[in-house]
Amino acid sequence: MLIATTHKNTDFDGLASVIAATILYPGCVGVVPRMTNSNVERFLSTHKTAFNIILPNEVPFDEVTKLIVVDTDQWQRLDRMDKLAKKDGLEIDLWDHHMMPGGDIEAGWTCKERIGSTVTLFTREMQKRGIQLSPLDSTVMLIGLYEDTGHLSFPGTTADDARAAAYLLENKADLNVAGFFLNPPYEENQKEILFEMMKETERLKFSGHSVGFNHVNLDKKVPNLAAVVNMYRKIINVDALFVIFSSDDRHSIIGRSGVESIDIGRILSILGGGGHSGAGSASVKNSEMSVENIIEKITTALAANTCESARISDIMSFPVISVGPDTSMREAQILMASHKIRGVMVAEDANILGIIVLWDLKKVKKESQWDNPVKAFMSRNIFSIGPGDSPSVAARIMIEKDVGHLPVVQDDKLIGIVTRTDILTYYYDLLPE
Ligand SMILES: [Mn+2]
Repeated sequence: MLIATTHKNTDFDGLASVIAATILYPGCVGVVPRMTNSNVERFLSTHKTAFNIILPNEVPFDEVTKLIVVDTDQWQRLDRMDKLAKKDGLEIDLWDHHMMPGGDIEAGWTCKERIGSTVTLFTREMQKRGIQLSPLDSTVMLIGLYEDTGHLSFPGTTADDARAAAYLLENKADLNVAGFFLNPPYEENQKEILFEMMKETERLKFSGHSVGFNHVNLDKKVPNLAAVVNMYRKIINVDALFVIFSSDDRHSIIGRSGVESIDIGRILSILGGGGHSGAGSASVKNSEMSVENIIEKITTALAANTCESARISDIMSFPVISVGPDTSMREAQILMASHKIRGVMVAEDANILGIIVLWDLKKVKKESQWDNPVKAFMSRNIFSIGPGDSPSVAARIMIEKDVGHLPVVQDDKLIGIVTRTDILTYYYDLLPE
């Protein structure tokens, strides 16, 4: 007998991958853990009989010769599969997109890739083999793919994920049904949690990225807290958010990130949890760790994590050419042309007074104005940045303040300048002009 199963607290990617396995492997029966996410539970309550799936207690373990594990690579995350872990001669296939250390399922065959969802791996294989899917199968797979990639918007999303979505839509995945299960209306107790979080969020900065921390005491079970956390991160507009939910015996930590340099899965792996770069969770016993301990562990990991990403000092231009306020516009223009630079700082005794950029040269309308001093044309709105900040912080200041050049200042000293072009070059690997 052939069975396919996935992790406890099954999400749609896990469920849909189990269903995909029952299609891809002839004769395969899907085994869905008893504990599933609330939206998966809602889906199964009406759709269960449409699929070839059973519960773990219904598995005749003696007859199982092959196990297909999807969306996890850890025995402890499976439901009641301990008997199989020790079974001699059991064949195992593994499909997963979590690239965390700690996987202990030794498979004879593995398909493991850094990709948006496990569903994508199955869809790609089905497309390769020309397998047509029913509208219902396509729909549940699309829900899994959309849930794990935030409708193809999370930073970890790949071109293969988009191609998989296209294939599922070609196979008549129903977006109305998908929308119904992906965006369930918020329940009263979810709203209460949201308001609770709004009262108090601690905000910290890591390499210029804003990270929010919340702690909420739960006195009852609230479904789909991950969706609440996701919504809350957008409301308070932080780059990443960690919320610790404490119940009688456990702390559950849910993290969300909107920037690539803060990898939630990697950070929460230090608490025994996991996930992707954009989303993850962990759970620890109250007796093992206090809320303060947890926050300290996360902040330490954040400080180490964000060090690896690029800093302004890596992409800034230096040395900076500066001129006095009484320098003529003509001299400034010649200086920019000869040094092939887009701006010069206007400074007096190490005080930055303003900046003249190529754009400002266009303000010169009459020939005689070229003799006027730069101080008459310079922009005095100067927003500086530190060398240790990240390029995304510079980008944000440029957008918010509508400026194209930021002086890089360290210990009150001008050490460089970063331009829009530097930022674009960094983000898109464009060649400098
Ligand atoms: Mn997944």
